[in-house]
This record gives sequence, structure tokens and C-alpha cells, in this order.
Amino acid sequence: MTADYTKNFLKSLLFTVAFASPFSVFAHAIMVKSQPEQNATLTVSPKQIDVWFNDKVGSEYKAIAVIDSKGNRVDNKDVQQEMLDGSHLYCTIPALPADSYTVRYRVVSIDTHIVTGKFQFTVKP
Ligand SMILES: [Cu+2]
Repeated sequence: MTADYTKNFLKSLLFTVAFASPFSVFAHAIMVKSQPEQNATLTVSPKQIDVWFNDKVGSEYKAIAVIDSKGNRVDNKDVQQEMLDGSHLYCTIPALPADSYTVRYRVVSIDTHIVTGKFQFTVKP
């Protein structure tokens, strides 16, 4: 009985934290989509890397880096934020040889937290 009550109380507390407007307005950014997708195997080298977040992110301190399997950075160091969709960052890359690559990203969310993450893809012509 008491355990159930505690569980329900915690559940409703989580619900409140997740959906109360002060929190959702100042959201913590989470990557929701990427192109290439995480763990994708591509037969053709992509021309750019796209990363989307669940909310717009800060225009400062944004970074995307593409690293090959030897640890060399291979992107063109030209990260951009889409003008009309601040949740979308992208950078261009040169034609990549067959290898597996790690994309690392760093952004500042609207709630001022720094968010970093990574995903991988493989080019295999
Ligand atoms: Cu946060």
C-alpha cells in the first residue's frame, strides 16, 4: 500500500517535471535524428552530416566533428545552424574513403546545459 503510494507519487512527480511548462520551455537538448543515421552503412560517402535535436540549441559553442578509425578529424570544420530551424546543425565533409567514422557533437541547450554525444557510421563502397 505504502510502496504503491510512493510509486504513484513519484510517477506523478516525474510527469509534472516532464510536462510542466517552465521545464519544457527551457528544454535539455537531446539528439533525435541524424543523417547518416546511427550505425548506418553507406555505399556512397555522404556530402554532409546533419544532426537534429528535440529543441533549438544555442548558436555559440556548437560543434560537429567527424573522426576516422585512426582518430583523424576529416570534416571541413564548417558547422552551421539552420536559420529557420535552430534544432538542426550540419557540416560538410569531403568524399570519404571506406572506413568507419565517429561523429561527435556538442551543443548548448536552451537550459544552458552543455550536451555532447556521438554516433558512428560506416562507408563501404
Ligand atoms: Cu539540461
